[in-house]
Amino acid sequence: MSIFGKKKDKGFFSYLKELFSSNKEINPEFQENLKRILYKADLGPSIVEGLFNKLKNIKTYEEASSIIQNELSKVLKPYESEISVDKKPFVIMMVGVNGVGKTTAAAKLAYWFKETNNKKVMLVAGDTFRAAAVEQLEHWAKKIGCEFFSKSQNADPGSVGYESVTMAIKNDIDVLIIDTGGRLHTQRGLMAEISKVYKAVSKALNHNPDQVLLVVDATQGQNIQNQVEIFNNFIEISGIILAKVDGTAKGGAVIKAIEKLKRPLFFLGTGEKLTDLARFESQGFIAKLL
Ligand SMILES: Nc1nc2c(ncn2[C@@H]2O[C@H](COP(=O)(O)OP(=O)(O)O)[C@@H](O)[C@H]2O)c(=O)[nH]1
Ligand SMILES: [Mg+2]
Repeated sequence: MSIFGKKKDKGFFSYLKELFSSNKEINPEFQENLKRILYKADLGPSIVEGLFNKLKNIKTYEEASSIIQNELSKVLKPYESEISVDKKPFVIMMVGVNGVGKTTAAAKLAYWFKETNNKKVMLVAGDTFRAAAVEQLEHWAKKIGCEFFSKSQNADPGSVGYESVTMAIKNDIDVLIIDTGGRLHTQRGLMAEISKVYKAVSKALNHNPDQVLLVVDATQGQNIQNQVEIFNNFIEISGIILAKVDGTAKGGAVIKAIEKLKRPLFFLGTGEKLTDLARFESQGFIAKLL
């Protein structure tokens, strides 16, 4: 199976719920199953042992879920963070696999910085492979009322990145948000292209992009972990945006990915509109999982 494949997994929280609702007494079998489920979640041995010790004598799912809620929100609290715009232009690169919600997240961020931070924003169409991808971003830019930069279809994404920085400097842009392509003809091809954009942008800026945000899709379950690892091997990811938490998938799989990456989970995508972007907040996020 491809490392980016879409294997479905009903996830740790549903298993836990089942365990507690089917078990009426605490016995070694229950405890063994509990441990197995916790380990399967791959939260790392210290979290798993901590949770196990707190849960092994608990009878109801209600009690268990309040313990899990407290423990996991403590674990995730350090990954709540704000993107502070401390340079001009402040450059954000959006990366991720096709279809996860990069372009939509780029537009939502542009809207966010413009509306809540009063910043002058430019969106950059770095996915030059499909004309539709450029049009999609241009449509958002018009709707937001922000600046937009693109070149012709099939233009080299590296040169789009480079020139967009030059343009941003010339036009006094505060925040430059560069969308990229995510098509997967081969993993190597994708990563090479992203590295090229990264290098071109760094060259134009004289320093690395200020944020490289990996967008992952809550509906993709355990594949989130793979994507985080693979992208981070090629390009240093500075934070995560978890899209599509508005559907049935709540994105619990992001927990272990974040724990490994040790970078902030900045935002959650909660729908298809510009306003459907929420700051990640650990307590509320965990509560929804349970
Ligand atoms: N329900 C929901 N749909 C989303 C969200 N973000 C993106 N989408 C949808 O997912 C699809 C792919 O999004 P797009 O931004 O084009 O993905 P990209 O290929 O990574 O750029 C589109 O139909 C979006 O409207 C979200 O937070 N919630
Ligand atoms: Mg796109």
